[in-house]
Amino acid sequence: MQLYHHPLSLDSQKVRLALEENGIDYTSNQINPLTGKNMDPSFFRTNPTGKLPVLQNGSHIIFNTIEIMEYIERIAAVSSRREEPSLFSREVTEWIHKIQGWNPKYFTLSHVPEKYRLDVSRFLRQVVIARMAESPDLASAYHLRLRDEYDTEEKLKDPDELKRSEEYLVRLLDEVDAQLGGTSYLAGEVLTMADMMVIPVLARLMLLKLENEYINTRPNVAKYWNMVQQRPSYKKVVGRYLHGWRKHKTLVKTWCFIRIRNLLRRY
Ligand SMILES: N[C@@H](CCC(=O)N[C@@H](CS)C(=O)NCC(=O)O)C(=O)O
Repeated sequence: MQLYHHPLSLDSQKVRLALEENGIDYTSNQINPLTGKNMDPSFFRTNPTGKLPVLQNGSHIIFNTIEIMEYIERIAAVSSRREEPSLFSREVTEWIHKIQGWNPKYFTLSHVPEKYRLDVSRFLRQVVIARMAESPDLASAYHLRLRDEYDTEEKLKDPDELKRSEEYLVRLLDEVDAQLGGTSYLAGEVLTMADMMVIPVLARLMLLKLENEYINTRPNVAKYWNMVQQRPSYKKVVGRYLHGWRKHKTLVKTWCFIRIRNLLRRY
């Protein structure tokens, strides 16, 4: 099984936590969307949205995060010979959809200094244009990506868009806090896919250095966050990219790559 992902992509983290927690082997293929590697025709042909993560098992390719989580759950049920390989409970399903309903893109980008954001966005537009010229048969899919890049820039100028995203996040965290007041994990007393969905959201707030505002103000979320950070799956998939040299290496390498390519106009 092949997984195309990036350590700092939130949806990739959800899927990798699920794979690790269920002890499922996979081949890891890292693709950095900030350097436009997800626009390479070989990847684009598999997944014309260019988004991560993508799970490929033989000829079976899935690029919707919830569908990947369901697929992993089914594999885990079969390999542990569970009596009834029924999918998620109602609570788990509700949490999964609620959490996936938060698009982290605008919130994250609005916390990145404009200087970096504009350079990355300009670079990515140039990459799409260059790939389109190389592979004209994919032109319509690349056009959609280009429009997506412009839309993102427009939406970032719209305070209402950002307000909606922040309000959704606040509501979600309040609900998570209320739930964790009564149970150890998000959907009860055992760790489920609902937890694997929410942990990367908390990690994103850490990455953006917003934990005091969003996590520490909610005592049950703060306690839960301390607990889940001790899990080996978290340390392997998220933790080691969030603290220390690995985080800086990933971000600095990405930034240097973009600066140099922009300077040389090589896309
Ligand atoms: N199709 C995915 C979307 C996943 C998604 O938005 N992935 C982000 C990273 S978390 C991405 O690939 N961004 C890079 C890009 O848009 O170029 C889903 O709905 O589950």
